[in-house]
Amino acid sequence: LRTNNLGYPRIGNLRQLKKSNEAYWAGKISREELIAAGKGIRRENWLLQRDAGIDLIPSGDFSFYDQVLDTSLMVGAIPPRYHQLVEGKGPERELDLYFAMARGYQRDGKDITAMEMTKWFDTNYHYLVPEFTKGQQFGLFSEKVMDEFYEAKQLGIQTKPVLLGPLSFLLLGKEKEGGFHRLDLLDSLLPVYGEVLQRLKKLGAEYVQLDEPCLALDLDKRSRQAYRKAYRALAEQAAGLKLIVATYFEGLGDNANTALNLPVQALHIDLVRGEGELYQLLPKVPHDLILSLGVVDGRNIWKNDYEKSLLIIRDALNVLGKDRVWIAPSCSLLHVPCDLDLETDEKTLPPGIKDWLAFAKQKLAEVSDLGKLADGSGDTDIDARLAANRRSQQARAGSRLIHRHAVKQRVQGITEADSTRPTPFTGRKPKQQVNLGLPDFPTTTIGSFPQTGEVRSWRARLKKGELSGAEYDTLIKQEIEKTIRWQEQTGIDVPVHGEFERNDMVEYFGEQLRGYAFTGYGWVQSYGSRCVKPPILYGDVSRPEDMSVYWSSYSQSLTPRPVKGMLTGPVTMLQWSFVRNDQPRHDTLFQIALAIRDEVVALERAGIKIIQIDEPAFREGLPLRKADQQLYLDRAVQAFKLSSSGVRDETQIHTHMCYSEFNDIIGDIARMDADVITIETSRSQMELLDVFADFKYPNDIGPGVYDIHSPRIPPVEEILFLLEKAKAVIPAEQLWVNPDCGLKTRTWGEATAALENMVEAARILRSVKEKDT
Ligand code: THG
Ligand code: ZN
Repeated sequence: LRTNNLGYPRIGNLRQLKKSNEAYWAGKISREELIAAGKGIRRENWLLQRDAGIDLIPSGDFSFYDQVLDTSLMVGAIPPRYHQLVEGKGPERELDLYFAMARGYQRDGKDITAMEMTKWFDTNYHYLVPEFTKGQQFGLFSEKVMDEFYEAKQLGIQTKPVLLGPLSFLLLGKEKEGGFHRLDLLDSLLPVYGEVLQRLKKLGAEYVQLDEPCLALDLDKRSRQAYRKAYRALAEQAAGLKLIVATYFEGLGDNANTALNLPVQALHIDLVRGEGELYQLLPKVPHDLILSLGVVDGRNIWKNDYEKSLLIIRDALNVLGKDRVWIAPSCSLLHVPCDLDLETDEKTLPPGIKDWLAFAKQKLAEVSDLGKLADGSGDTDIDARLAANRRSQQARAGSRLIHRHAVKQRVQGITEADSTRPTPFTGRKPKQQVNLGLPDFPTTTIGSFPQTGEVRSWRARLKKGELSGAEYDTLIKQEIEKTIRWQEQTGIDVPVHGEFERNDMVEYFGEQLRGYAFTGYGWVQSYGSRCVKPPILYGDVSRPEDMSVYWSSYSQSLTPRPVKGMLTGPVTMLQWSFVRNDQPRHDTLFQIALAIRDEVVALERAGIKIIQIDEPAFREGLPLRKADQQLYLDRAVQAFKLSSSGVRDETQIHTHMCYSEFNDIIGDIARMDADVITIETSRSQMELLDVFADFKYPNDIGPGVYDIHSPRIPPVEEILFLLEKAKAVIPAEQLWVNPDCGLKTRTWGEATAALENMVEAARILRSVKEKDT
């Protein structure tokens, strides 16, 4: 019986990697210093895992930006637009090429766009989408995996290299031209994987983990066949090496036979998402296959229930025996914060609640404890730890912090009328036009303006008591006024206040709602150097006071233009929090929806005419398997409508969604019945808009006209080109003009230059329209 870990957070417990990356990009530290910072984090993580008693410790799970991009570089899938940056293959060139692919490149007369970014399954992590062309050739380019295995070995630690498997790599990518399917590329890709495996074997690797999360998705026959074919080839090419296929984020379902019969030594399964599936799998496990049981939740922060896990592990042991059972977290620990021990502020995280939690480091200890308990090889105080675990579970189950009768009753009383606006969109639109008086192609932004270091420092100083509440208030008001004035001068038709008072769109509202707890260091990587600190939803949710009315009405008092009020929608509040697992998710969802509804009504009462209820995580929350999706969508739509339907016809409701593939859910998006939806489309060159056009989406749309995730400034002609493209498929009366997401990660220089170009493009479009008519 062995303990196995799939991956460890690489951002560093104090976000060391974030800080080093950003310092490197800003030219403040050298490449050598950045590389050394990465090395330091890897070393710390390996030692930590060894000391925690993990037998199979991952290497290669470290990444400066994203593990999918690492894989693209490994196999030489470098899109042609970057070839001018390749110039030789040394490690120095490689890092800058790598960051250019991740972030775009605008220097020495070159102007290269970044690769497209999208959500990693149903998580809040984003990966860079591999780009494929017909007949594309692959070749070993980056030796990062080998280097990191060797680096650990030098430290005296035998690791298990982790690669994104060839099928998931292809399936997660995108064809950049017609006339082929990305699986056609498998034959030319496999030899590169074969070469990597052989090289790892030569370096002394015993096990190699190939992540194949796509085995948890609905697969067609061709993909399943490709799995069998690919792993047969790899097993041959890597003879003598032991391969582990890791699946996660869902049960195997109808892919079980495919997965169980791949010619590999071990299969990892997610027994948190695939709860109960073990019993269907056990009778079918081939006699020489090891099962790695993902019993410790890698996606959530609740303490493992040892007794419950032990029942499962023992059932597996009875069938497979000790040599063929491993214990593991359900997936990589990338998706949880590093270390609960850092949380010592009892005001944000009361000890009563802290006792219910486990972060990455604690989860390693849980895996190790479960190993000892199942093995009966416990050290002297393993029994005490089992007893303590039982006490925590009981304390949570019986806690009075969690339940509020009035909240539960209000959810019980929700009616159909509560989640329907009184008049259909066609009746609301003219009333809103009168109320708002906006031009054609109205310009707006998604809500946030640059969160500069200065703005963040005010919050930090307020927290430390170095700024009084009144001083902080004044500073934020000045920043808002500056932002509103700038938008008026530039010609933004629907200004926003800029969200300077917010740390994060979920954390900020969570902090003002009951039922949420917070962490000081609970950072989780979202993309590249960017992290989020998901709040912990532990109890029934209610809204004791107004949350955003103060700042929104101050902002509206500065200008006659309609200032957009900004809220986070219920689905996103749920999706980007760590959610309680002691009641169905939809009960928690409706509790939040009612709290947001009250805030929407309060904003309207305070004179706000446009209210945006952001749902960037709407698509991300979609279950991975088709069969589970409609129920989720019905509830998500209902929750959004519940939060948005308390207002008059004249009040305009906006929503915003990021990185969404809308194809399969466009009908549900239409059912949300937001008056205006703004969406990400710029990295995909308006391709996404076709879905709205084909559907004849009835309400207004603001397709993002430039990519805010890159520091690159889009020229006017480029924006105009995208707008013309949009106008060709969507009626002009329905079109809004806006960036594709909030501007908080940009500098003021980048934000203003890009928005000026955007407003100019809208002006040109309007003048063209006048000439036409
Ligand atoms: N909030 C949350 N999740 C998100 C987003 C968000 N997921 C999707 C998308 N937005 C991801 N984008 C970002 C963009 C910026 C940041 C994080 C995620 C960001 N984070 C700060 C950082 O890393 O420096 C930390 C924020 C803070 O200081 O509190 O800027 O908006 N939940
Ligand atoms: Zn967005």
